[in-house]
Amino acid sequence: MTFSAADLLIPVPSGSLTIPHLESPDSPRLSLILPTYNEGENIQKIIMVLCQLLDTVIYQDYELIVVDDDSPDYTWKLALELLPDYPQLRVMRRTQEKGLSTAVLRGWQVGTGELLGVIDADLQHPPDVLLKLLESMNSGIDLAVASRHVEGGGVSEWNLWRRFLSRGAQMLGLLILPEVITRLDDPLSGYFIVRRSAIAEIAMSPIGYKILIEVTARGRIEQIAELGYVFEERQAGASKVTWKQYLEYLQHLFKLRFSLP
Ligand SMILES: Nc1nc2c(ncn2[C@@H]2O[C@H](COP(=O)(O)OP(=O)(O)OP(=O)(O)O)[C@@H](O)[C@H]2O)c(=O)[nH]1
Ligand SMILES: [Mg+2]
Repeated sequence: MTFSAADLLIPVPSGSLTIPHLESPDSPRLSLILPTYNEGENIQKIIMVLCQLLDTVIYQDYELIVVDDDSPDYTWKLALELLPDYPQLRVMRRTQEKGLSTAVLRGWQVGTGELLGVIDADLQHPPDVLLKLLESMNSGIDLAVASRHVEGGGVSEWNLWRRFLSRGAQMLGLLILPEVITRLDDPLSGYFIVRRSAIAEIAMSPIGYKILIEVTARGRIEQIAELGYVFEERQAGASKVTWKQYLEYLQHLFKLRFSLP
């Protein structure tokens, strides 16, 4: 029997961006989302590295969910080709909806893990930090964030302009949404694990890239831990960050400002 790509892809949820409660006591420990757009050059390596790493601590007790926005380089198809070698892998291809934050939420919606995580697929987030994030979740906290701005953290080769933009974005956040932004040293991180119970049944509505801000603002997040990591340079593929992401960030901050109690 042969399978078509459509049989192998996981269906894309529609409607509200709400994460359901845990359904089964046999759920895996972790559902980790890899949002992708033109990451064909990285996808095989990141899946291999993550599976090797996670198998050492939670052997097959996790799922990796690639959520691809119909990349012109067919990242989703390349990911599907890896399925026979990686039983923990699941692949979603979105054609109707776009954007990093909603990709993460759609992935979490189909994920069945008790813990929900996200990591970039371009190997800029050092995979081994995931083990520290997982370990700190064992202490019962709600959110574990890989942070560039705590001990052990940093950025590798960012020029002054990029550092300025990143810090400027954080300052802007402090002005517009202080009660959320002050809770984290690195509120712009895109590498973290959150407990499902802290965000289940809450309607999320992010704009753009910064899913951590949405989770911290709307979730039932009490205890947070931040673990240092160094944001690596891209080795392959191209960045998707443009001015559009800065504008969307601003829109997102204002949207939260006017919708939070
Ligand atoms: N599904 C989906 N994934 C995206 C989208 N935009 C970016 N991504 C993925 O999100 C991750 C982060 O995007 P990058 O463009 O690398 O952003 P960045 O790491 O903050 O910035 P750089 O340092 O410039 O690479 C990567 O895995 C991208 O492939 C999108 O619109 N949809
Ligand atoms: Mg990147």
